[in-house]
Amino acid sequence: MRLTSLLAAVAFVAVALPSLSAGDEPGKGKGKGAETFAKLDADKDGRITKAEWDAGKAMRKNAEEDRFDSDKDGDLSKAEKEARRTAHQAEFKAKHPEAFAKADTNGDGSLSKEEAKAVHEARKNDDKPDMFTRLDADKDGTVTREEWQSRKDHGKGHGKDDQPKP
Ligand SMILES: [Ca+2]
Ligand SMILES: [Ca+2]
Ligand SMILES: [Ca+2]
Repeated sequence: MRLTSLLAAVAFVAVALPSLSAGDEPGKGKGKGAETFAKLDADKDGRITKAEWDAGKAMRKNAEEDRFDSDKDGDLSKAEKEARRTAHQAEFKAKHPEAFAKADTNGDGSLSKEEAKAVHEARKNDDKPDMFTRLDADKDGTVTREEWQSRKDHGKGHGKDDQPKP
């Protein structure tokens, strides 16, 4: 029975895709999400497993460490970590000015280690399911292209907030 519904789904996609792309303006946001999906889907089976997701997260983390590893010695020095912290703060401030203002308890315009830590703790205690869990709408442990796309469509402007933080 599973196969039947799978076939039906495949047929649906085959029918739906051409009409979708025909009516879609090229290069209008959609492409980037599809690109990310393709990147994460390492074995190209059209679904992202948790392992693929975690691998992608690790890659992202490495890429980011590379970005701040200014002397390219493969390690982040104290100063480089500090630069990363400052950059993250600036990003946070630009994207979520209200949340930043709330986190900046003494109002000096920057987050001290303690203030940043409080934000981090609050997030942890927030207990909201991680991005992967939210993307996996039917909770079968993999994120299909459809699940990916529908989340992207519904969560416009919020997705960035869900990116894993080191
Ligand atoms: Ca896969
Ligand atoms: Ca402060
Ligand atoms: Ca799923």
